[in-house]
Amino acid sequence: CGGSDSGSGDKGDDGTITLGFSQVGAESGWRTANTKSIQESAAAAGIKLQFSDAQGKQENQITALRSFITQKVDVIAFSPVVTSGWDAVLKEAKDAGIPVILTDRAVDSQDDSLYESFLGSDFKVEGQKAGEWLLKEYEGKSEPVNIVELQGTTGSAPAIDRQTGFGDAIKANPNFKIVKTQTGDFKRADGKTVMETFLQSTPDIDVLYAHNDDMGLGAIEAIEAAGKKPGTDIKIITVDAVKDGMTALADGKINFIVECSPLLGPQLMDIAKKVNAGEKVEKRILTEETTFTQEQAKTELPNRKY
Ligand code: GYE
Repeated sequence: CGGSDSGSGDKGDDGTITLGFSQVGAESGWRTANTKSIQESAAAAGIKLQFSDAQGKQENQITALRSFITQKVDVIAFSPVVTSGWDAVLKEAKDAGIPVILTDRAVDSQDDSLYESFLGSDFKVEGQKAGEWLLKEYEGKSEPVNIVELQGTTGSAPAIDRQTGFGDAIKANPNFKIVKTQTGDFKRADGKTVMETFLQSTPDIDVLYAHNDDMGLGAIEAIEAAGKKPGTDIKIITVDAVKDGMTALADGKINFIVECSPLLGPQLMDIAKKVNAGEKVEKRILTEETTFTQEQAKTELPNRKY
């Protein structure tokens, strides 16, 4: 990967690295914490950050990436809102000799020379962990279990993989049935409205699996408004483990959370420095994550920073 020569001429006189970063938007607590982590880590690493918010639109991200290329930034990083449709703009960056780092979310490009590295979680494993917890919860029981699912943004890597991983895991119990599944776009307000329609059409919901805390928190409002007890009448599993989610878990309104860390900033700055220097980096860098039960949330909550 010979991007370093062409990039080096564009650095400021003092050798400061300019990093163009295109963020998805501000759809969730996770995203807000992720943005903060990236901004703070750039400042701490002495990297000049050109931050651009795509407000959930791929077209805005493509425009931002093209503008980074025109400006001849040293390194580009972005969190692709959806997986498909990136080959052309990634090729433009490659031709311009600007290394690209995928942050948080994957692209479906077959040619992995279009980016240097992909830093983020394994969303399929997250979905599996959610499903495995549920299997344990109903171990030895033979009644049917009606599950509703709130999916993340349609076509995004976390929505696709969290659905697949969960689906794979729950196959082990033939009593488990996903009776409704719909997107809530990773947003609290959408989680609430979609859950309202679920509750109206399906009277006997046993479990809600939400692809993130925010949608789960919105759904809790809908469940309470319908006169039911979240965490008891309907068991709730979510992903992320942001503070609001952990609070609801500790309060007994959520039953289990699979952690997904938004604190990618320090590692991203480290990778940016390396690719800028022409050093080889791992193609796939995974973040370390855990899971939380209600008891564990009570212990962890006071230390939760985001
Ligand atoms: O889980 C969700 C956010 O891509 C991992 O995006 C991220 C997801 C996160 O909106 O809350």
